[in-house]
Amino acid sequence: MSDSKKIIVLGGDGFCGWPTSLHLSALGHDVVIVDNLSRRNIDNELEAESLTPIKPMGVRTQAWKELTGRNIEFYNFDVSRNYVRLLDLLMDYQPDAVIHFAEQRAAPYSMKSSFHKRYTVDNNLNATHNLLAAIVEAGLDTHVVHLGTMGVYGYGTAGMKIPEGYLKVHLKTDDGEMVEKEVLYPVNPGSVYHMTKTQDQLFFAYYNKNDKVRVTDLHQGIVWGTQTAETKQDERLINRFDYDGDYGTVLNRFLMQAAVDFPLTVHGTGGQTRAFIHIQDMVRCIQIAVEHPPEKGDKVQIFNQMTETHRVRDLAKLVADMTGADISFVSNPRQEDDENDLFVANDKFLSHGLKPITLEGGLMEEVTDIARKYAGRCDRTKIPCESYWNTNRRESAHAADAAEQHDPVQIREAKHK
Ligand code: NAD
Ligand code: USQ
Repeated sequence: MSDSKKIIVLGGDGFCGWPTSLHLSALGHDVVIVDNLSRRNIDNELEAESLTPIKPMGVRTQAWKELTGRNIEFYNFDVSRNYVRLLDLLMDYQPDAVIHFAEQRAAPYSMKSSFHKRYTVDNNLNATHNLLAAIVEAGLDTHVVHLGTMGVYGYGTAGMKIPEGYLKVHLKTDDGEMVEKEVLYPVNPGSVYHMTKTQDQLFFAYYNKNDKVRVTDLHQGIVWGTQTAETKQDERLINRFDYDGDYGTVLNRFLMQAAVDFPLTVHGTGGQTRAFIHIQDMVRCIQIAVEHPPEKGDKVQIFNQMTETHRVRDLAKLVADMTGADISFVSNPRQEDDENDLFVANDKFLSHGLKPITLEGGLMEEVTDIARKYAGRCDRTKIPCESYWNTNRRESAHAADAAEQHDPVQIREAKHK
């Protein structure tokens, strides 16, 4: 491949980072992974495991080499703590691009306790800032591709589609003239995790202005699905599938719950509308972002990385109709709007040729090939979400449980039997 790039993937052992690393390697890019395996350690802390049997990094990279002849180098260090190792790696390897996935990404985990709030802030902000400072110190013109979140915008609508990062505003000056300005879309985070992503945006804006660091920030929706063309090639390459109450995301949780006959856990009314993208489209979007870097001096490039929006209760109904699962409306542990509309602009990826995989196209495969196949590995006690956003939410949930005088797992299971 003529335009092969040297790429470092920070967080390359994770749910998004692993399939992205394989996809870019398969395309002929030279890929190096950095990961401190903190996500695997959090599994130990929570006593919850990926539904799929993920293999250690050494087995993963060896399997890839056997299958394709391609090497993926792996370095185990903490990007938020080990600045010197990061700097040395950047100076030695001189990457064209660094893709930055290396953050604590679960909103419920970030809200569990003050320890978890502080860990998330410390880890995420230092990881992002270390990367930017190291690129400047190394004197490199490396393109930073960062995984942000749709959650930086909040999930409201102002009678318009949420634009890709920037908002044109009209201001009245002191002498009555109207002037047009462009600002970052106002942030409205819904958790400590989402708040760290809003701060990341400021780091990027600052280093882009001050040092002309080239940055693409991808405001991604909820990723669903498990496998990509590359991870399917060998079971040793299988991707992680989180289903527990902290790390499992809504659609993957519903698919797994249906497979193990656990009533689908809709929070509150289920009127929350969110943005979604399939994991195969996610890796394609990262490829597009890597292939289309901004020019030196361009402002931070922001893409909305999502392909469709859905209301949580509609997703539950879709999965229930498809599988015969029951639906359970549980007390919402999160402080969030009960109902919201969400309209999002995603023209940039579509104009670069993205052909989205729709829910209708991929859902059933996910149920049969992943959720049902590995259902025996599920620990049902890990399914309920028990991370509460505040005291009010905790007390409401406990009051609802006490009213039924049962253990929460049983209540949720019993409700729709
Ligand atoms: P993940 O937890 O599966 O992967 C993150 C990886 O980064 C893990 O392997 C972890 O060990 C590593 N890591 C974390 N902190 C690190 C550090 N300080 N040093 C080195 N490695 C570190 O999460 P994911 O689902 O793959 O998400 C990746 C990124 O994409 C995150 O930044 C997340 O915010 C974003 N994102 C994810 C989703 C989704 O639905 N999964 C949606 C939108 C955005
Ligand atoms: N929800 C349920 N039932 C469940 C789990 C979740 O009703 O069993 C609801 C939640 O209350 C919330 C919605 O589903 O209203 C989405 O929750 P989620 O856990 O699927 O997604 P979220 O917490 O927003 O976080 C995920 C990723 C995060 C990423 C974000 C993109 O974990 O890394 O940034 O999606 S976005 O949602 O667009 O901000």
